[in-house]
Amino acid sequence: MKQDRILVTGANGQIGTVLTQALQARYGVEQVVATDIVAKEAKQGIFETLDILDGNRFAEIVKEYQITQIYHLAAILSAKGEADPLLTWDINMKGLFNVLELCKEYQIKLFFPSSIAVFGEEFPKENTPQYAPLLPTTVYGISKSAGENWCAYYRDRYGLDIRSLRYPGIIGHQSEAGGGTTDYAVEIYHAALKDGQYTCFLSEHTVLPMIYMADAIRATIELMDAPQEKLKTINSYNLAGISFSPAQIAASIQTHIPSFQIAYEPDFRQKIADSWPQSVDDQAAQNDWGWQAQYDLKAMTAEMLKNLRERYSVLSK
Ligand code: NAD
Ligand code: AKB
Repeated sequence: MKQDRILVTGANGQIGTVLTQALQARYGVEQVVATDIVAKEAKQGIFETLDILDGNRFAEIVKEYQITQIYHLAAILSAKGEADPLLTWDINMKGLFNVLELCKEYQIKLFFPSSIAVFGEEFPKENTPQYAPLLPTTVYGISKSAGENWCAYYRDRYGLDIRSLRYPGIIGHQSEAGGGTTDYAVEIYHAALKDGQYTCFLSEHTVLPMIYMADAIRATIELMDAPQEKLKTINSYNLAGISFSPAQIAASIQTHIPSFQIAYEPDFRQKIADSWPQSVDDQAAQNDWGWQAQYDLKAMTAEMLKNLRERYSVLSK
């Protein structure tokens, strides 16, 4: 059997940093090609600088390494995307078309990360169904919704194996969050340890769907491993982890750091958060490929604080 060669775009980002290591552990360090527009020395393994808008360079790398799977993470996220909608559209869509065309030419298996940002208007906010209306309010959400449809088109028209998850906000200790509306839930843990207080850009009771990084990485790998004939969902799987508000995550941190203080100064990101689900129904993922989240808020807070404490104590030595 041909051995898989994996390419990750946006590998220096919040998810890419962790997913690349997980893929290296699974497939072998030399089987994974990490790429990003920002050059960074790989901790281990292969790194190539790649702007996903540069189709020629992209094709060269795919040919050179004989890539069989792409995890296409490079994108501009919801909050950052609103600063320059046309540039965001270009990167998120033209980048995806470059990926899809390469997948078509070389029969590459693809993972495309979608988002809860595909929802926006006229849908049930609690337990949002798999097939709720997709009327996104941000350029990021529009690009993810269109991306889901284009992935389904290439899958049906050209017989490609393309798989996709609608990630909730992802929270991990290994990397920084990159310009999203859910970033507060990562920043708050760092602030709790460094400053003892945090000013949140969302209001106290804004509930959003979130997921711990370990669960998100496991979901990605489990979906990519699942037998193709079991995957019945036509666009991208809703994925549930934990739903909570800033007040609830603050209370969870206070069980470890009783003096921790939170203040609220909602900004433009509040409107984005208000247009998203509070929780999602991921029954389709559970049924089709056996998905089950493992981390609740309590377990996530304990792991986040433990790991960040270790990181900060190493840095201060
Ligand atoms: P991130 O912003 O942390 O990382 C994105 C990476 O893409 C960065 O390293 C950046 O340098 C790179 N990039 C930007 N423009 C590029 C270009 N033109 N060419 C090549 N690389 C470029 O994002 P993330 O949080 O790691 O998210 C990864 C993917 O998962 C994205 O598609 C995002 O939409 C999706 N997603 C993330 C979350 C989350 O909470 N992190 C939730 C839902 C979906
Ligand atoms: C963002 O907030 O933009 C991302 C996402 C949920 O897609 N974290």
